[in-house]
Amino acid sequence: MAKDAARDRKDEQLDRDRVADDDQALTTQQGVRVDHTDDSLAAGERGPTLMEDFHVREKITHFDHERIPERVVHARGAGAYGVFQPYDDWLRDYTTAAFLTDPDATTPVFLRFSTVAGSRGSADTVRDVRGFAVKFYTSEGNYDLVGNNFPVFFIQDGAKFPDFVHAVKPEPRNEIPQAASAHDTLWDFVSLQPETLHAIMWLMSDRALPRSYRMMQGFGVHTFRLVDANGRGTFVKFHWTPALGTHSLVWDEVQKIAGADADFNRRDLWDAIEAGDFPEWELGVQLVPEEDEFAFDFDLLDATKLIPEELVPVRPVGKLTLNRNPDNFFAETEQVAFHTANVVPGIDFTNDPLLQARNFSYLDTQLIRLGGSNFAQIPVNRPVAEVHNDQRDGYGQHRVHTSATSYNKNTISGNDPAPGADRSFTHYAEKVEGAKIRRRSESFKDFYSQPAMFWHSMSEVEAEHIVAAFRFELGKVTDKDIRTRVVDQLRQVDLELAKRVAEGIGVAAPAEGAADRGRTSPALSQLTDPVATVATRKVAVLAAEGVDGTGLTSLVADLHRRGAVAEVLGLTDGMIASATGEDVQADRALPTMASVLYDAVAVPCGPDSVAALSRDGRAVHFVAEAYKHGKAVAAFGAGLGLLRAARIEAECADGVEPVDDHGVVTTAANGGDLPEAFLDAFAGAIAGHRAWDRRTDDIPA
Ligand code: HDE
Repeated sequence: MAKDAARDRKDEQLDRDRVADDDQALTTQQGVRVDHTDDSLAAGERGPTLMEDFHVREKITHFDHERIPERVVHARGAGAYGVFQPYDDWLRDYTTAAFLTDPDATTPVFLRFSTVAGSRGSADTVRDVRGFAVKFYTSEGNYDLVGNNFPVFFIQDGAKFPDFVHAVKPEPRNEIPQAASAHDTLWDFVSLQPETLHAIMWLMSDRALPRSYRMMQGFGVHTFRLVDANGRGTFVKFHWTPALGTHSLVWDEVQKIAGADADFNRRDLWDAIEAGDFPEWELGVQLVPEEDEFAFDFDLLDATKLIPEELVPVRPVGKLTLNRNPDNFFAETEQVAFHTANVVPGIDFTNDPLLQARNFSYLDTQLIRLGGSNFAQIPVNRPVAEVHNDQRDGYGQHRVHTSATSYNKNTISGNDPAPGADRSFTHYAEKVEGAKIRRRSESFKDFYSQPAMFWHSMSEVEAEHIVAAFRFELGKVTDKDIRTRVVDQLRQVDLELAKRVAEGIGVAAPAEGAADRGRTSPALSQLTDPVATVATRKVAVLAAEGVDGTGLTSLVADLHRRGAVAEVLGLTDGMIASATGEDVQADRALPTMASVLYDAVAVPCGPDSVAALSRDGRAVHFVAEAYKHGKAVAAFGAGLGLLRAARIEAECADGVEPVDDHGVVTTAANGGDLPEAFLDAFAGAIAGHRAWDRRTDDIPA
């Protein structure tokens, strides 16, 4: 279903390369039909295999060459196709890029999300930045916006990138730890490079633990440039805002998910698209006129700084919708090649030294990763715009150029393909002059104001999480001097922060440091005006024999009606005999799942069902753990018994009036007439994402 909904130019183009094997005979790569593929050709039944067995030799040789190098960073990822459409044409005053300004133009896209530090097989839910790379297949060529879910980066100049990545990757002697920043080399680097501090604050915050790729923001990070029809430039920062809001997991939860479902974010994206719950983001821009280049107390070319939204508002441009999963992970998600220098008319670069280095690196890395210069011909990378030039040959050349010439200028082919056609890309005519110099600009040297602004913009609970994250990470650092040096850096961000971190890691609390500079940007907190929707949230409904089938069915139906995904977990798979007569199908067996894989849990009535669940430690733990992680918990009738078994002080008012105690929603009612107010309160608690104000220290989970 999801597939038919979305036929666009890219999808149709891919038809040329799709291969379906249904009802086909097995053949060699040469198309010769194979009689038998389970045994090698041998000299006698127990004899040696023969060289002339071209089929088995080809099969094994191809297998031997199946792997390509994983991305040096962002190796672990998941991608999907979709479409982008502008809302209207207001951006036409700033850029000639048709795909951003023509509300009738729908542009196919491929979006790849990723973690950064881990290898291809690492877990999804680790503390890390997430990549947010969008390839727009525009009518004027491919445009790649290769961003992250943080608006700032760890370093200011690309020359430091190999150092930074070597520091954050597993340590060189033993390749430990995998996909984790909690180790000596990263924090040694941080302690010596204060430019990292702003991105480090984001890394220690909840932003590094997204609930879903569908629930995180994306940022272009650098200041780019839009160029209008008269060649006038405007600085621009790109923002992606998810329709489902920006939400995070908690640290204890992400560690457990890494074991329970290492593919958590990847699966979430895949399942949502297969179910037709197409993820959406709004593209927004912050625009700064060129004449205001020096109007800020930071440098627009410094990628460790953001422009506070309160200073320059984010203006909506259009909507991106993901609507189609790839057919083949390797062919598409692995082979997709992004490049910051893939720009189209109307969008140009700035002199941000990080961006300039990226413009070199991405093309270079594809040459080794994808094995040569023709990777743009790989189906997922191929533009929907026409490609004509005099570039020839190379490994894996798929195009059969029929022209008599491959140079310019020529007379033999009428000088085709000819440069200078209408809508050609013309570089922005920026005036530059200066002495060759290897030195950081003075305007890049305030390392502490924006980390402080981020810190002071956090809600209390977000700030607590940041302190706990620093304590965890630095607590894993074996070299005590490094811990001390990091605290010394934090002291310059904020004395209070440094003290709180120091207390947890055995470092003497600093006596002096920066006081609150009085700057905040409320937009930086995820708890400022959060989007609250129950759509696509996953709810576990626990049931055993004797469950109130009528009540369960009406609860599940109500959740589905509201757009949530409810799953009935039985103690085993199969049918569950209910107290009210009808059998209920268990969607999954509880022992195969874990509370950390759900957003909420509900316990229906049914004294026998609840007694059986209460005797099962896994069921009790399931509820306790969901509660501990701040998730919505609901119970009706006898269902409250399981909550009490989990040491949750669940109140139940007389009659059917529901009680909503910090997201624990209960009612004495049961059967088919669950009160609307109970269902509303449960949905509201789920939509609220987490009840952060619970006291959970004594819950054993
Ligand atoms: Fe990347 N980065 N990067 N990066 N990056 C790569 O390209 C690099 C930076 C980002 O899903 C590599 O094809 C340098 C910032 C994403 O395929 C490589 C510098 C931002 C992805 C590379 C940076 C990013 C990459 C590895 C500093 C956010 C995954 C494989 C100058 C704005 C794209 C590849 C995908 C991937 C280099 C800094 C985002 C080696 C040299 C800043 C989302 O070329």
